[in-house]
Amino acid sequence: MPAITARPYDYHLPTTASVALLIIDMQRDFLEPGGFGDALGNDVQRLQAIVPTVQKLQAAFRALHLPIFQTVEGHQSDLSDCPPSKRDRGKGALKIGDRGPMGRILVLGEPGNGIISDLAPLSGETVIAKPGKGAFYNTNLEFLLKTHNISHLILTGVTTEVCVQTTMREANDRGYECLLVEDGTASYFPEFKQATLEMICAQGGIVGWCGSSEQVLAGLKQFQPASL
Ligand code: C5J
Repeated sequence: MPAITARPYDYHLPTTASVALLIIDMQRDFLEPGGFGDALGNDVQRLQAIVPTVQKLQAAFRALHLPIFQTVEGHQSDLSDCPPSKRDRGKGALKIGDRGPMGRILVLGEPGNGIISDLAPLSGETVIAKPGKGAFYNTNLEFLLKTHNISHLILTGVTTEVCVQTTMREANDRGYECLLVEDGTASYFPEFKQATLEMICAQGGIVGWCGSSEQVLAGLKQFQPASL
């Protein structure tokens, strides 16, 4: 059985056809100056650092013809899907829905809401707009995963302790076997990222597995496209 060397123990894959890459919220709002992350006073360079790693994983999944799902966090232009409990957070000058240098912050279709050009999806690859932190909340992600017979998710993206962790917990509750790529995820707070990795793998992998991109890529090499 193919396996990826990981923490707390090897991550087994039944067949490559059952595994998908999930890239969370690699959008301009979080990674570029002038976006939401920047407006909240964060150093966006920490997030930019993982782009080459996520690109490598994206290329490997494409080469094996394995599904890739990307998400973007965004709201309808009337903010009807953004409750005050979300909009009223933060002490920055700009809130969700306000106009910033890249258009309205975290609003679907605005320039800042787009996926960064380095990770732009190819035509036919799925991008899911999500109004919450978790990618399963108010989206059709679960339906799409079921349609593709996916049982295993390799997670990447930002931010580790907010949207990535929430999504991984939601996925685990729904029966998906999840591995978080340690160098394919980032936080504005390195200590929060490290704590999240530890929480996920603790207690025998209470939420799932953690592994490096090198380990994931080595594991994926055990498969031949012909076996799909
Ligand atoms: C945040 C996210 N941090 N994608 N979103 O608001 O983690």
